[in-house]
Amino acid sequence: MDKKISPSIMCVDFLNLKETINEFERLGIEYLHVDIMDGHFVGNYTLGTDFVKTLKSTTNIPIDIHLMVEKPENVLEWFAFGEGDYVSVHIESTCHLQKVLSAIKQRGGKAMVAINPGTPICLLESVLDDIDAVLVMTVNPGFAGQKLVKSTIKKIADLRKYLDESGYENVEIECDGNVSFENAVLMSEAGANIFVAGTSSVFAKDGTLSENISKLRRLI
Ligand code: S6P
Ligand code: MG
Repeated sequence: MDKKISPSIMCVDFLNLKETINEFERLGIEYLHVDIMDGHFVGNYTLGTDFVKTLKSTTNIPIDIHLMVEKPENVLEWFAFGEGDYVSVHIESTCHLQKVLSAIKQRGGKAMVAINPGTPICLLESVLDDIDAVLVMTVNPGFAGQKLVKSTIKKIADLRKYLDESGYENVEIECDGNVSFENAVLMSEAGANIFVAGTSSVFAKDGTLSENISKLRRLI
């Protein structure tokens, strides 16, 4: 499976957003990861509906919306997305999981289900037909700059095996949280193929964007 990078836009220097997106285009970045938080499902606020609209009108790089909100089915239609864009919803955030995943697909999006570090992969069983990817949170969601929850590396490996053995070889695995250069190697070996890159890699201060992206690409 192709390895792809999805820089976490909440970690960008917002005063240089346009230049950064131009650089991502030049470097062939595959997705832009957009974190949406509601202050309830997680204790933080980040980006919102107008930002997503602006981003969509600014670049052709597909977006990867990560909804960390309660009852995502009630807000999905507020967000601009379409063919080729990913939207992830947390399994812990709704009792209408299948409904919201199929609503994403009806709009041409790719449906991704996100699971927190403490959520077991067996809960995915009933939605395997409805998803294009699983987002394995490798930290507890809410903030950038956290430390890896180590057990999630084995979880990625178990998930890859489970998907392959159940006939879902095409379902992708995205990992999000402390995807450092060091951790990305472990995540990649375990079977992840989309890497959300934040302060610990692409936006790390000791290299340029271009240096950091090349280094991450080499390692995954
Ligand atoms: C966290 C959010 C993530 C972060 C990303 C930051 O709740 O979902 O997408 O923005 O993990 O990366 P890092 O390298 O600072 O952990
Ligand atoms: Mg995220």
